[in-house]
Amino acid sequence: MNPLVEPFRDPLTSTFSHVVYDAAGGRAAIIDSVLGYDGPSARTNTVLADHLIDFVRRQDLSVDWILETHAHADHLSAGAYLRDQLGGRLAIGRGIIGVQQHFQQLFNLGDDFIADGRQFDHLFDANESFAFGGLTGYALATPGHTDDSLTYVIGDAAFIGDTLFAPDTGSARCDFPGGDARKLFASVQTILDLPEQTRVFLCHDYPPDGREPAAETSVAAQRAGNKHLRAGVALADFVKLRLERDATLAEPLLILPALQVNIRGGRLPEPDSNGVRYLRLPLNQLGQPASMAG
Ligand SMILES: N[C@@H](CCC(=O)N[C@@H](CS)C(=O)NCC(=O)O)C(=O)O
Ligand SMILES: [Fe+2]
Repeated sequence: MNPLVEPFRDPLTSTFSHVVYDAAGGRAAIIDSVLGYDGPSARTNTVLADHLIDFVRRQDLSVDWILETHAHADHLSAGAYLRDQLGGRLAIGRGIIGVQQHFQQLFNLGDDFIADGRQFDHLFDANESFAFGGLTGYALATPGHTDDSLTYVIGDAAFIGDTLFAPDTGSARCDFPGGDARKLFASVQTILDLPEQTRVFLCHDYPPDGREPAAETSVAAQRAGNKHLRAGVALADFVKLRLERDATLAEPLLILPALQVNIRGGRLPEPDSNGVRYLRLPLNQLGQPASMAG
């Protein structure tokens, strides 16, 4: 059985969230939700997540899974909020533990943050299968952009997270902690090995000028025409191209708030003694020092 898929786009971070379901009145999974965040005011909002909730209620769906393809660095997850509102199990890849360990040190979180994945209801192992309603799926390990990255294959649909982008845009960056262009190359081969009619749902689209954002492509289109990783591109050529491009990219605007919230499954840190919740900013840790070259 193949799923119905409703994509939702966040215009601020160019993220797609997907509601995946077996039929109206049936069972659903939500993949890669977004909690709104305004940087200057440090104010969160649930506008986008509430659109998902409206859709779920209008279609009379029961949510079994709230899935993350990886610990996102560019937006905050609404996973915990959606689970509170809709139920379901919040899940991510087991590799989240390594990501948590890394960022626990960067943010110096101390003993009140335990880096063992307990912030989630379930951690997927590579190739682990799962089911909801009449649909069956499995988690394909697709590391490279991050080490915890999964692709969820559900019927004829693959939710590839940040691996490939649209064919004219190429691939995800590999310069985050735990990122590895060689691993991404191998992961993409496993995606391209899926049946060619497989529908491919993206986590982001950063379209070139003049093209409208698109949430969906196919294995056939990626094999034939992905700018970075169409069939036949050699590993060494891809790694060179990826490293060169990564050297030009700035840190995502929301990387510091996003990771502090996303390693907690989308929950905000506990309040201080005054009742206010705080995020931390490690100074001079990310990015490159300013060049003297002018
Ligand atoms: N300008 C965006 C960049 C976000 C970003 O770095 N996205 C990652 C995925 S989380 C990526 O792979 N980008 C590839 C690229 O920008 O070429 C922001 O600040 O949020
Ligand atoms: Fe990402």
